[in-house]
Amino acid sequence: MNRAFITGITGQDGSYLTEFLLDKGYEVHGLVRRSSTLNRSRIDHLAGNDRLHLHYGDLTDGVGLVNLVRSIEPTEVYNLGAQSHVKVSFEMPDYTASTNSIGTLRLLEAIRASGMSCKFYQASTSEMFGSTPPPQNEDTTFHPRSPYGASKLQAHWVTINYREAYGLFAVSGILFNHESPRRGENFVTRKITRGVAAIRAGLTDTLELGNLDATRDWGYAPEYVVGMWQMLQADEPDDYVLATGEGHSVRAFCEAAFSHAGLNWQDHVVHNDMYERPSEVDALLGDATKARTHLGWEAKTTALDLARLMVDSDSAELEMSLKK
Ligand code: NAP
Ligand code: F7E
Repeated sequence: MNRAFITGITGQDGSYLTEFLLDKGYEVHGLVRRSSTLNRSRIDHLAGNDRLHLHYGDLTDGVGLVNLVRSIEPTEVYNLGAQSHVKVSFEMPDYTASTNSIGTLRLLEAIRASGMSCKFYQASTSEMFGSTPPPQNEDTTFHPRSPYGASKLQAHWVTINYREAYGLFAVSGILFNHESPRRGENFVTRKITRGVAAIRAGLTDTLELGNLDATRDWGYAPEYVVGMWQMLQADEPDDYVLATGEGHSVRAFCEAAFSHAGLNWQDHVVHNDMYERPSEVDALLGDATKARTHLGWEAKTTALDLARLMVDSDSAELEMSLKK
């Protein structure tokens, strides 16, 4: 039986990947962090599935990872766990590096030392391109602009090194931004769509944001987790960009989200310096030709579809909670 081990199972991507793999008949093992209150709302609906198993652990706990890899004996490992917020990485650089860079090394080393021949997926990111101008693909020079981007770049290179040095089937998916109704509330798309829902419901009148000029290549998370799996099914391990090929500014996303609710964004969005970053990534736009040619993967949902889909979802969620 195919047995997957997923770090970051409680996150946006981890939850969609778990649904996808369970549907494919996999046994799924997920790493969950101990916290004083349970933080599993994205996978609660899967509880009770007898092919889903959760294990306490943390990417900063190497011994725990060694023990888990040995006891689970996974056929595929998806390393999605991370301190994934770019702005927070400027405030917690040490923890970000320990989790994202050294955490990846700990997991790879646990796999290597076990002697098992499982496949490994690393969640690399377009943030590694940083200030290198678009379009960006697998051959583009890296120039990260945050402790997050730098931590992911080290993890990216160590993944390549374990492939070259030990012959591990290890791949990196260089994924551009991907969003959904399950996106964390402090990433800009979800912050905007939740803001629109609250303004439409009359709960507030303003939404505070930082830099509106940055452009991103925003895709739909459920489509991107399929690409992760496809990378592990390829004949040879390799690295792939996943992206839509469309770039939109934060301002354009705002405009689409507010206008879908019949609102004018300029009447509500106010600037707050607090949301600016010490160094910004101005423009990301991915070229996913390699993934399309080699894997048959293609993004279908565009940023403007996403804005509408996420506003509808947040409005419905808010309406439900107000009824309660
Ligand atoms: P997310 O929603 O922020 O989820 C992050 C996951 O990592 C959560 O399950 C979190 O657990 C877990 N985690 C955090 N610190 C950990 C630690 N020390 N040990 C073990 N687990 C830890 O992120 P996402 O959007 O699903 O992204 C998944 C991965 O892809 C991340 O590695 C991210 O950096 C990368 N990525 C994301 C995007 C994107 O646009 N979404 C693009 C490129 C790459 P808790 O629930 O307990 O906090
Ligand atoms: O910011 C600007 C901000 O935090 C997008 C992570 O998943 O994707 C994500 O990183 C843009 C930036 O995502 C606010 O300055 C303006 O230019 O939604 P974000 P991100 O930094 O692109 C990559 C690919 C990852 O790998 C990461 O894990 O929006 N912006 N005003 C704002 N951003 C936030 N969060 N909040 C604001 O108020």
